[in-house]
Amino acid sequence: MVHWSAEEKQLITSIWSKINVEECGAEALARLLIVYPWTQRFFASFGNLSSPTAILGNPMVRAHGKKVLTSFGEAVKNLDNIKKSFAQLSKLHCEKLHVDPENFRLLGDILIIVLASHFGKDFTPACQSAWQKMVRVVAHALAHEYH
Ligand code: HEG
Repeated sequence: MVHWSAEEKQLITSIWSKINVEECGAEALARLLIVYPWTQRFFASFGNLSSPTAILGNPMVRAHGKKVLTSFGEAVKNLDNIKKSFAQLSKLHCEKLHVDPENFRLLGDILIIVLASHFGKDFTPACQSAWQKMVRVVAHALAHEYH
């Protein structure tokens, strides 16, 4: 099991409590699709993804980004049980969606950049450190049921 220090827990929950899940989720997914365009193939049903402007303004991208970050919030609420809380979602991404787990790592790094740009100086190195661990643990949990 992953060990979280009291300081790490505090840094993760305090940033989380200030996040606008809709905005940050939408921005993170849009950036993933723009920066790593091959990830667009999972979202062929989402309509117009033909340019950064189209992606940023696409309501399906927004809605799905919010859904993904809301789900990420379950991990924040269950820091000591992340693997278990994502077991079903891991199976879904493997068996039904066929998402390469490398993409979980890419999205995690993008989320860090979104947080840094939103929180500026408040996203201190200690904060980044706790969040890098957070996104790594989430990516690991989502990859856990792959076979
Ligand atoms: Mg995934 C669906 C969570 C990364 C591609 N993703 C979903 C759903 C959730 C979720 C909660 C809805 C499940 C349902 O309908 O029951 N995703 C989730 C998390 C993370 C993540 C928490 C990482 C933090 N997803 C992710 C990545 C990709 C991806 C990196 C691809 C690059 N997800 C994906 C697709 C769907 C979901 C294609 C189905 C979308 C749809 O057709 O509605």
